[in-house]
Amino acid sequence: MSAADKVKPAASPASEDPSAIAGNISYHAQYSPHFSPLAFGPEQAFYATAESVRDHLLQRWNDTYLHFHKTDPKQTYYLSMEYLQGRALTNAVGNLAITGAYADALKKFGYELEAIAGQERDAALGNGGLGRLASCFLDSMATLNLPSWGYGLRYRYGLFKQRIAKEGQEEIAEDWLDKFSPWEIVRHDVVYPIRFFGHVEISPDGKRKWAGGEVLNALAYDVPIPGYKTKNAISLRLWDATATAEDFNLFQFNDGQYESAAQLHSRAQQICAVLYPGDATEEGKLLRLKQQYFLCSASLQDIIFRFKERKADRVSGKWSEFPSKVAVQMNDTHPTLAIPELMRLLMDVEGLGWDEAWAVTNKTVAYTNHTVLPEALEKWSQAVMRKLLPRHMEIIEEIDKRFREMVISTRKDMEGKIESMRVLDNNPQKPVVRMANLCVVAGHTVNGVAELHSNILKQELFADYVSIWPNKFQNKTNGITPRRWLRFCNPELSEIVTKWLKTDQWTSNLDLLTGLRKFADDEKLHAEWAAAKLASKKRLAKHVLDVTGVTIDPNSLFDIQIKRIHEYKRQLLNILGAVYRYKKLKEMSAEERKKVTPRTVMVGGKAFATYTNAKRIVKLVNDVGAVVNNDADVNQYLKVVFIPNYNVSVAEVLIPGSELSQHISTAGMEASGTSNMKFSLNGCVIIGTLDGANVEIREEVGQDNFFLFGAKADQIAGLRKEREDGLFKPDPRFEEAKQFIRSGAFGTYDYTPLLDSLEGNTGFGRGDYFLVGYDFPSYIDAQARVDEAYKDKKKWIKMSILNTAGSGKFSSDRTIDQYAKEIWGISACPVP
Ligand code: NBG
Repeated sequence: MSAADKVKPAASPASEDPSAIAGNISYHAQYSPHFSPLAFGPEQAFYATAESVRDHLLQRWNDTYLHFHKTDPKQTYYLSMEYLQGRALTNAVGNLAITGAYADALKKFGYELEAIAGQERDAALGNGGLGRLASCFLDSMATLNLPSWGYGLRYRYGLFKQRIAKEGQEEIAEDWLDKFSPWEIVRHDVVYPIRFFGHVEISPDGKRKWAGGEVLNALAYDVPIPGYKTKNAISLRLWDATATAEDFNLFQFNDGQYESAAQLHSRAQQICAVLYPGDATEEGKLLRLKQQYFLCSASLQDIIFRFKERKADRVSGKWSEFPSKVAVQMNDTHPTLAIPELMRLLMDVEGLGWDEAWAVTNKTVAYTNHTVLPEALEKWSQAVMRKLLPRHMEIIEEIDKRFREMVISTRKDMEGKIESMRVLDNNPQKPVVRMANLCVVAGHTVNGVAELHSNILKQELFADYVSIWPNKFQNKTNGITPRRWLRFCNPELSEIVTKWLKTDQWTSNLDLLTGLRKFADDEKLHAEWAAAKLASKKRLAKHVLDVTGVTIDPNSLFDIQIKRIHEYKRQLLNILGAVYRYKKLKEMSAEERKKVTPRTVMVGGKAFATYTNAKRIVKLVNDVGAVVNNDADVNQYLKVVFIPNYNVSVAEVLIPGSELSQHISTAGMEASGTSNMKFSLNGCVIIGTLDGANVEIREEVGQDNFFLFGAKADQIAGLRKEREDGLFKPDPRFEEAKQFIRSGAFGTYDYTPLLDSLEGNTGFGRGDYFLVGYDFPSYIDAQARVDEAYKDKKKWIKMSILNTAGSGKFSSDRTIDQYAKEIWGISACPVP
């Protein structure tokens, strides 16, 4: 008899009574036959619990769908190639306010909720900040009762799993669907055809139509997203690609040609196989473009279906009404094809003329830019586009032509700028479609993701368009959901905040945190705050021991940098600083060392598989750690740890236990950053440059509670020029740190190419393009100020409290409220 048999099964869902819930868990264990009835281990308990919670979610999801259907509000559709959802169980029971009931129910089977929640795999359908932002936004949309949905792709393998081997990072496919996801609901009734390749047919009356090629199906999977303490649950609708039985060539199969018989089936599988397939080859580029089109076409067909579904007479037209019912937000340029696809559907399928279709499209779509890095601004070969999407290429050419004509006829003064503003770059060597330009030309609004970034967009990247459309450009500073990123991941600190504010309303009104300011010197609060931090640090230390075998001291300063590994984020500056610190410690006497602030430097993040320098940085952090951590002279004062396989769940353990975190990108290059907000919210002090959202965080928490260093964004161009002109004089400390690595102090791996990237004027290393050398001295000085500040425990805790107290602005509820009012024009639609 299994443990589940101890409790009588009960099918009735959605109860809040622990005994009834236990019955429902038992029911799922027995009647959702994924496992043998003999066992009810933690894994089975997780799936049964998740399915029981899903019953609650489904009820809300259905109620919300029906309510939106009846009310027919304007609705937002968020199109994103990435969602970094992480685990869902803790968040779901937390948002539904049934955590206690589920914890009690699981006790009846001898399980702790926390341990069961730890069984879940991360849904890592994203890469970094952009994907996690999309997930935070969904949580806020649901919480604010906004009529809004997310659309994405159901990748079979999400972001790779990172393993650290002798040679550095290894990538392994992450099989998040290995068993199955208990949260998704397959919608066999929601299927749309998606065409690729083919040609354009022109009928006798001049109408154009896309035909031929190959047609696959998009099948919907819904992941219900519950709001916090509301009846609303919205949808993250993920598309999977399928082929039909008709596409299976039975004749060929029986003839022994197994592979060609199932060709289309295998091509369908490729589409949603992985997030960001390598795009070094032509095949890879084609596959990525297919993915983007697949998302856009399926989502728009679905949006139009729903527009018609909500009012029967819409079938016969009234398309001018569409923008008053639908807002489409493009998360970066990946869903840009939504523009020509909406034009195509309106003209070729619904029969609208160009002008009418253009007016509808323009009023419907808006674009968020997430980077100014030139290599990330997408450009697609016109030839590839024409081959895969011939009708869309025609539409893009027409948009380009009309834009040029508009500028020439209305803005003679801008004529010299037209070539760089056009959608098409017709450079004969490499004709491309510039996706960002298409978004700016076609969308009604363009926004950046932090004040500084939005200003750079307006003053530099998109300056010429601003002179044509001064009102098109906005800022929407990013935010994070306080539910996942404080309330649920840091229960100790949450309880203290609730106790001192005498309310838990801060969870959905984060500005209330300013109420902590008046207790910033209160010794009782200090004691409680320090105890909570220590508990989180111990949990973190246990994680580090489990995954790396390295023991770290919870009384040392926990210093963390976790994010994608990229040269502009300057993990190299961090590790060079640690190398310098190590060298100085080695040179000190034992007596001198005793005065040093002990520190544990932790770095985590994934390097894109083909990004060689990023992988070298990962290797360097590991090599430095191996030497420092085993050096008995200094390892009480310094440890350097690389945390493998950084993901959302790891962040949930690391961030609560952090005391100092590093956000040290070259100024002007990090559009916003969002982990900086999570750290600060959890009472962690930031060392950082004036970049992205750091600028606004420093304003909110106060400059005394932020360790600032480095060049400012408006100096960068000049400093690079200086470098090119050979005028840069490196600080001796910088030379010393590099030389120490070159000397082989951290093993025999050849770090020359990595270190050379910091040298010279141009050429291999781009002459230290990211200005690590320029910022190094002020970074080391700022770190010295950190060491001093940490010695004064009272001062440090006060800084920590004031960071939390100043984090209200960075709730994604605030961000989404601004999008809703200032870009989408939608309002709350709560289920009664
Ligand atoms: C990233 C930026 C971050 C920003 C997130 C979310 C891309 C293309 N951009 O600074 O690098 O916080 O977007 O806006 O991933």
